[in-house]
Amino acid sequence: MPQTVRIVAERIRKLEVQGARNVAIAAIKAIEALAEETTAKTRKEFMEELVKAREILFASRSTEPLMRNALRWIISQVESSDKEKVGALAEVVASSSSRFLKNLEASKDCIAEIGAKRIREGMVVFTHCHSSTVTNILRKAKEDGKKFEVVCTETRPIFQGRITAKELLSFDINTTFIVDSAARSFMRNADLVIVGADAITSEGNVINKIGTGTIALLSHEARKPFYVVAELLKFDPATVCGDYSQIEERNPSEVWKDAPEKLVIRNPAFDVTRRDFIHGVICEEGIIPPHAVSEVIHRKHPWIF
Ligand code: RUB
Repeated sequence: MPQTVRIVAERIRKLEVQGARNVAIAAIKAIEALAEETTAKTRKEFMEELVKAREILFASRSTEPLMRNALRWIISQVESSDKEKVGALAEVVASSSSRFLKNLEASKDCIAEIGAKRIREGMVVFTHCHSSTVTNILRKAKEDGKKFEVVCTETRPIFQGRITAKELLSFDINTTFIVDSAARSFMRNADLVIVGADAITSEGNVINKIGTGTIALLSHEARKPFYVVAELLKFDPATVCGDYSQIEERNPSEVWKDAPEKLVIRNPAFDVTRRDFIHGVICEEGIIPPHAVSEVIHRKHPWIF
């Protein structure tokens, strides 16, 4: 099998590609490259390559339903095609991938349009980690001429908050950067909390960067609205059948490089925010209550189940 898929999977694993959307886009492009570079001679060989590539990409990060849904859909288009020639099947991969990416791009614009309306003049918006969907909303609000400030957490252990801070500064948005443990002190002055999502479960709970659950509790305590912004395809269909969404646990060295031997270090990448703390999910279908996500997904993307 061509090397591209392994190289991309390794970049995703090492967090060189970060955030659910970017991970999904990188994985889709890897499958596209595989279809271009394949040396498979028969339909059977090509299908085997695609299945292997899916396995490798799925294993790169365990909590990424958007990537999983994307790859499943693209591969299902090839499976249901009656074409026999590898060239023709590769074209199905190319056209399905580009359709998926186009829809993803349209969702992003739609979410920005809806989310930006929630940002009012003079607001202090609180966010955590780096979500490209969140920064896109903030950029849109800024482009619409609104003046507001953002407080963003540094997000240990990998400091994705620095990506957010740099991006917001490049959009000319006033930004304050705080350590994660200062979140409670700064929640008092916030007007709105918006975070991204890696996964949404069948019960309407949201999985996002570790610390999101705590921030949701803090916003609840301070009575500040807490919104999640996410494409509907971050829904994890496995949770419908009772499976728990996987929470990726990363290498302890990210937390402490030269830690004393025998010290137990735990490094979960994500946590669960219960739907009770979420005012709304801002998605391409509008702002919907978290418990309605399953139903909306059923209507818009029945293939997912
Ligand atoms: C990133 C993270 C982001 C979501 C949503 O975690 O938790 O909030 O992935 O991002 P990591 P987006 O840095 O470990 O990937 O809105 O860009 O999909």
